[in-house]
Amino acid sequence: MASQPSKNSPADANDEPGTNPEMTAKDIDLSRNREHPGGTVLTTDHGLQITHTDDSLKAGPRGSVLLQDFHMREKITRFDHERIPERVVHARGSGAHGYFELYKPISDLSRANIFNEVGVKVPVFVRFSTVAGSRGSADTARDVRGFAVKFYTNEGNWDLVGNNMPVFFIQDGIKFPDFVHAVKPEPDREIPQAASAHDSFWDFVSLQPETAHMIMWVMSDRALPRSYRMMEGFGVHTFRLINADGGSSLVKFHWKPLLGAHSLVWDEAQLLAGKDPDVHRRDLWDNIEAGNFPEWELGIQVLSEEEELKYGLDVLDATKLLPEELVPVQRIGKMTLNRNPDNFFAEVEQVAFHVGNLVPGIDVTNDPLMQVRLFSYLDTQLLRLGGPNFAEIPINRPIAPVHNHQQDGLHRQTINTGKANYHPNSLGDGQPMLAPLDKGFVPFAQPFSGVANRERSESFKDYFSQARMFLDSQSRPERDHIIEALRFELGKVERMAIRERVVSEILAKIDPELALDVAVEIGVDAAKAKGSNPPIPAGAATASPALSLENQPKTTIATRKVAILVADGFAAADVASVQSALVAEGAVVEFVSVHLGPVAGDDGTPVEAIRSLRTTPSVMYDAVYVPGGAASVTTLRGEWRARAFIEEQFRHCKPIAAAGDGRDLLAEAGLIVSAADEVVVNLGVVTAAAADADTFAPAFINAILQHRHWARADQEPELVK
Ligand code: HDE
Repeated sequence: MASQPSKNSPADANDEPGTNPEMTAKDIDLSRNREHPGGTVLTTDHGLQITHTDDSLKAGPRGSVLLQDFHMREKITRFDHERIPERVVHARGSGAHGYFELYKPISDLSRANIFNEVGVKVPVFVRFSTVAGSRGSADTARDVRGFAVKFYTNEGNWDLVGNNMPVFFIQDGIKFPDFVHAVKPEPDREIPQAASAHDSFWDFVSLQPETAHMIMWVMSDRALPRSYRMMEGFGVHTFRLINADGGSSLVKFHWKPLLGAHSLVWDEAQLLAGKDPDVHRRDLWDNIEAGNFPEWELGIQVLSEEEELKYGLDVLDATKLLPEELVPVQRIGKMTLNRNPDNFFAEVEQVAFHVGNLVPGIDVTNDPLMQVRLFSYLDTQLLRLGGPNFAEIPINRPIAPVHNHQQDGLHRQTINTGKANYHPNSLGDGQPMLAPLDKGFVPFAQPFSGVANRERSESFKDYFSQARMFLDSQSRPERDHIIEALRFELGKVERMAIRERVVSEILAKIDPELALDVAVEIGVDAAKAKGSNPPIPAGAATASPALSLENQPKTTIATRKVAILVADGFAAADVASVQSALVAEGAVVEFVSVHLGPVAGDDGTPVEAIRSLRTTPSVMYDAVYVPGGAASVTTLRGEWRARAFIEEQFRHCKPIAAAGDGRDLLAEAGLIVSAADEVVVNLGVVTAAAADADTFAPAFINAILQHRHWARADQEPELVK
C-alpha cells in the first residue's frame, strides 16, 4: 500500500503529479519518463514496478495482444469490477468530514460520553443524499434528503441516520419495499428517473392514507433545498436517552443549520437539473474548500416516558412530529463540516450507516418503522459492500478499539493472533473480557407483554390532522407552492382514477379547499373535492409556526452567491462599493461576462470574469447586480443570455439590483424600473442612479437576506414599477 499515491488531506493535493497547477507541459511530459527523483513509481497491485502502460503486449506492433500480458489483464479486470451495487435508496449523495462539539452536558438525561464531554471534538462523517434517484441523477429532484451522521465517539460509532423532514411516508417498516417500489421508476419501462410525478407513486399514496402528512412535506419547498448546507435535519423517530441510573427519557433529534433553512423554486430546480445536475454536491465541496464550513446545532426535544401519548399523537408513530411550540428544542452542541473527502468511492460510497450503531446512553424505542430499520441497514451493507467485514473499511472503522472473536469472511483485513477465538476462554487469558456495566452498552430494561399479531395501534390511526397542521402553518406563498406542486405532480398522472382518488381520499380529508384548488386544474370533478376537515385529537396542536420556512431566522447572507454582470466599461466605483459591502457580509461574489478573463472598468481597472454567460446561467446564483457604465450595459443588452439571466432571476423571485445605466438591462428584459435617483426597492428589485455603500448596498443586502421575494411570484415583469 505504501507505494500507492495516497492523499490524506486536501492540502496534499498539490503533491500529486498532474494536480499541481504550476506544472508545465514539459514537467508533465517528464512524469511519463523513467526519471523519478523522489517521486512515486507505477506498480501492479502486487508492487511490481511497471515500465510501460500505454501499449498492450503484442505479437509485433500490428500483431494480436498476448494473453500473457498480466499487467493489461490486471488493469482491465480491476476496471471491470469497479462498480458495486448502488444503494437501493439514497443512491446519490455527497459527504464531508467534520466534528461535533457539545455545549451543554445532559448527564441527567444520558450517560453517553458524547453528551457529557464538553469541548471534546468528536470526529464525524456526514452523507447527504436524495432518496429516489440513481447515483447519476440530478441533485435538485423534488425529494426527501438524507442527512446521515456518523459520530466516531470514544465509546464506539453512533449513527444518526436522519432526513431533512421530521416525518416519514409509512408507519411500519414492512411497507418500505412497497413504498420504494412505487416511488422508483416504473418496473416495465424504468421511467421516470428521480421523480415522484408518475402513476405508481400516486396510486400507492391514494391507497395508503398514512402518507398524507409526508406528502404535504414532499410537495412543499422543503423538498427543494437551496443547498445541503441550508437544510434542517431530523432523527425522525423517537429515541431514548438513558442516564447513569438507568432512567429513560424520550427524545427527538434535530439539526438546525446556522445559515438558515432555504429553498429553491420549482422552475429553478428543474432548470438546475439540466444546467448543473451536481449543484448541491458542488456547493458543499466548493464551500468547504473555500473555508466556509457549514454548521448545524444539535437540538433535542425531551419527553418523559409518561408523556408518550400526551400531545394528541403517539411518539412511536413516525408520521407525526412533535411541534416545537409544545416541546421546545434545546440546542446542546454544534457540528462543523470542515474537510472534503479525499476519494469519493472510498469514503462517500463505502460509508455504511446503521440505525443500530448506538452508544451507551442512547437507545431505541418500539417505533415499528425504526425496528425494521434495525434489521435492514446491516443486511443491506452485506450485499452492497461485499460481505461481513465492511466495518474494517477505513471510513467505517471506529476510533474506539475493537476486540472480539469475529473472524474470516470476504475481504478480512484484521490478522487475528493467538488461539482463543471464542468466549469464554483461558487460552487467551480470558480476553477480551466483558465490559463493566457502567461502561458497556446495557439495553433499556423495557417490560414487554402482548399477543403476537399484525395489528395497527389505534393511536396510529389519525392520518390527516398533522397534514392539516403542516398546511395551516405555512405562509400563503408556501401554501401556494404546495398547491402548484400537487397540480404538477398529479398533472403528470396518466390515469384519471388515480388523480380522483388522491383528491377524494387524501387531499379532501386534509383540507377540502386544498382539494378543490388542485382538482380544478387536473381535470377532476369538483364534487370529488368535497370532504371535511380532519378531527383534531385532544391535546394536539393545530399550527406550528416553526414549520414555515418563512419563519426561520434570516440573519446572514454568508455564502450566498451573487453575480455581477459586467462587460468592458462597467462603472468601476459602483462595483467596488457593492462588492466590498457584499464580501464584508460573507457573500460570494462572481463576475459574469460575455467572455472569461479580464474585463475593464470605466477607469481602466480590470476585474476577472471567472464565469461567462454561455456556461453559467442565472440559476447558479442567489442574486444579481447590474452596475452602470454605458458601454458595459450596451454590450449586455445585445446579448440574449444577459436578458434571459435577468428575466429568470425575476421569475424565480430572487433579488436583483441595478444602478445607473444598469437599469436599462432590466428594462430590456421586460421589467419596468424606477428612474428615480434615490434607492427604490420594489418586490426585491433594488434600483438607484448610482450604487453607494450607505444606502444602495444595504438595501441589496436586505433583499438578499429575504432570500426569495414571493410577492413577485404571480406577477408579470411589466408589473414591477
Ligand atoms: Fe433508510 N435505508 N430505510 N430511512 N435511509 C437506507 O441503507 C430503510 C428510513 C436513510 O447516506 C439503506 O445503506 C428501511 C427513514 C438515510 O448511506 C437501507 C426503512 C429514514 C439513508 C434503508 C427506512 C431513513 C438510508 C439503503 C423503513 C429517516 C442513506 C442503503 C423501515 C429517519 C444513508 C443503506 C447513507 C438508507 C432501509 C426508512 C434515512 C436499504 C427498511 C424513516 C439518510 O438499508
